[in-house]
Amino acid sequence: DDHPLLISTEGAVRVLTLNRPQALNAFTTGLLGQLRAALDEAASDAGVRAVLITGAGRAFCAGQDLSDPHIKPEFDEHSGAVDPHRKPKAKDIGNLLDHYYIPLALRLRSMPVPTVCAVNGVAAGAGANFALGCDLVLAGQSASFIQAFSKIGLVPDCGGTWLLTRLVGRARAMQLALLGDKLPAEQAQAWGLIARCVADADLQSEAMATAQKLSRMPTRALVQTREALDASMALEFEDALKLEARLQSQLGYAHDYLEGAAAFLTKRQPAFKDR
Ligand code: T3D
Repeated sequence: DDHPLLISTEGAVRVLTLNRPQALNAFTTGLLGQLRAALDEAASDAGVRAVLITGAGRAFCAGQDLSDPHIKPEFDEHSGAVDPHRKPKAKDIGNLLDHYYIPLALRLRSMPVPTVCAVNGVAAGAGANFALGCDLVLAGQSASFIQAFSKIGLVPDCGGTWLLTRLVGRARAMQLALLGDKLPAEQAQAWGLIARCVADADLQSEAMATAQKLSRMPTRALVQTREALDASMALEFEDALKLEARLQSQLGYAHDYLEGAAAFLTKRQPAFKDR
């Protein structure tokens, strides 16, 4: 577990690869801390214009590492029976959310550049919801999504309750969250849970091409588009119109709009730079 997160850069795309394949890239506090630090670093690096997140090995991420000493309940290793007198761990789970998952989910959602997730295999629990928190989610045909929480007596976290209801509606959110069954990538695309399901062999190249394409686009406008789409869920129509107008009036004075419009009118390639 020396390098639970691999970090590389291709052009203006920062690639973060979850790298604990022996445990299906389950989140330890070490991995969660490195992921947050890497997102912070990408956010403050002006040369980074998109982030691509994926997993090493056959899985994307199995969610919280349930053997992590911070949260592992006490039980008889031989029989598997829990000790009725064990010290409750609920407080520790709350601490884990407060100190790791909530800051991580907020960091991801407020990145100043677009985020792409390449789901290369099973994404379970917090792993599924971390993926779904990215701006564009691509999954390989053999990948799947599991809201594993209910099976171990928890509620969806890492933004799952918010994301699922918005992405697929209450009926399907309830089906996924209550039963905790595996949703194959193809069905996830058909339901609108993710943007695209692609052949396994094409996943990394398609995701990289998508991230590269985004990295050449007007970054600030893309990020404000994310903010406006998310805000719209809680707005009246007229307030959404006003928010659009406020953002548009700021963007209209920025470099990228002038560049984009001039490039269009003179039939040349634009060079965007606002972040
Ligand atoms: O503190 C809190 O809990 C609060 C935070 C909660 C956030 C959460 O994410 S809660 C949900 C936690 N995740 C799960 O409950 C999923 C558990 N894993 C699975 O259900 C299955 O592993 C999968 C469906 C993801 C994949 O199944 P399969 O059959 O392809 O693989 P496998 O054989 O189950 O797993 C392979 C290895 O990875 C295995 O180790 P071994 O036997 O080869 O040494 C397995 O124990 C390990 N592994 C998989 N998931 C986890 C894990 N080890 C630790 N934690 C895991 N979550």
